[in-house]
Amino acid sequence: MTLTLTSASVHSAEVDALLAGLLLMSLAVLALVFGLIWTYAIRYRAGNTEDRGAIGQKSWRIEIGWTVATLVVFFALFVWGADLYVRLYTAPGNALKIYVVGKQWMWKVEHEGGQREINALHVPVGRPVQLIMTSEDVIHDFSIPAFRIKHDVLPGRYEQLWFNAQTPGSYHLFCTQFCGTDHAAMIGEVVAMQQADYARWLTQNGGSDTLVAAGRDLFTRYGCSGCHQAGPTGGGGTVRAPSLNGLYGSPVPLADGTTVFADDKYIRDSILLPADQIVASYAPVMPSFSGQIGEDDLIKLIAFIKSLAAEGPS
Ligand code: HEC
Ligand SMILES: [Cu+2]
Repeated sequence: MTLTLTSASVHSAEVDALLAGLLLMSLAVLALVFGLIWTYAIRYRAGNTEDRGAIGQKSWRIEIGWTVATLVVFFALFVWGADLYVRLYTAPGNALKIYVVGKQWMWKVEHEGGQREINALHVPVGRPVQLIMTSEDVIHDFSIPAFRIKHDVLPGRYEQLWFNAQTPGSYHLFCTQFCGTDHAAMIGEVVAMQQADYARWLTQNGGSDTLVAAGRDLFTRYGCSGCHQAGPTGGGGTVRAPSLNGLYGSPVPLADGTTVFADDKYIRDSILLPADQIVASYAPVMPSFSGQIGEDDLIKLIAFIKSLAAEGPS
């Protein structure tokens, strides 16, 4: 057993440096305070003949000097930490997206190409990877200690986490939020591979369908195409419903006069809770699919609807 933690991502060394900085500063302050306590406790102990006569003159210079010095050092650490936090939690736009669904008690992972894995996550090194995570039941927390990252995974929301793995290898993956009886079994393996190996892994584990293609099938299977137009030809039935072409990322005027941007969460809510946000000038006739469509299928449907953004509004 070693006391050091493997460091395998672009940011992990900096996280360690920040932690070391905080520890060293805290230790320095601790040593100073306790050093003075012990020195004076011993020097002026009962029975010691040390002169206790004159009370020393208070020096503002020392008082202000040491207050400002510690303030500046701790504030510098704070600024460094805040800056690192923002960088750690803002994914670059070109990141490879991978979808994660937490459930009692396992991690389900889906890649864009339809590859699926359980309690395992294969990623390329030297490339930003963005995880889009949600939970099927309770709150979980996705943590990869070797990359120095973790984030809560919440039901009903898409949380994000990103990293750039640096060293190929196999690392631990943990759920770090107590989530029930088998919480301790909710662990897995992160395999960071050279980009060529990752590309090979993708082809070898090729899913039958990409997420978008699987989403297109579901769109018909759940009867969405009976009402909505999606794609140049598909769908558009007798009920008047908004076309989903070009929806993703565009503003949607709602019946209550407000406007929302169609992001993943909006589309998810439109499917599960259609009555909450009615699109302006449409009747609230869409049935709720809450309880019928699982998180895996929602990810595919959203991937399909996202892909329609390229079609442009119709
Ligand atoms: C009975 C017809 C009907 C069915 C079936 C239906 N919808 Fe809808 N849908 C509507 C109508 C009408 C609206 C607009 C009113 C509203 O916001 O509820 C809408 C709104 C939406 C919106 C918001 C669109 C926008 O422009 O902001 C999305 C996304 C959506 N539906 C997706 C789906 C998906 C995915 C399915 C299948 C799982 C589905 N719908 C099934 C009728 C339907
Ligand atoms: Cu968990």
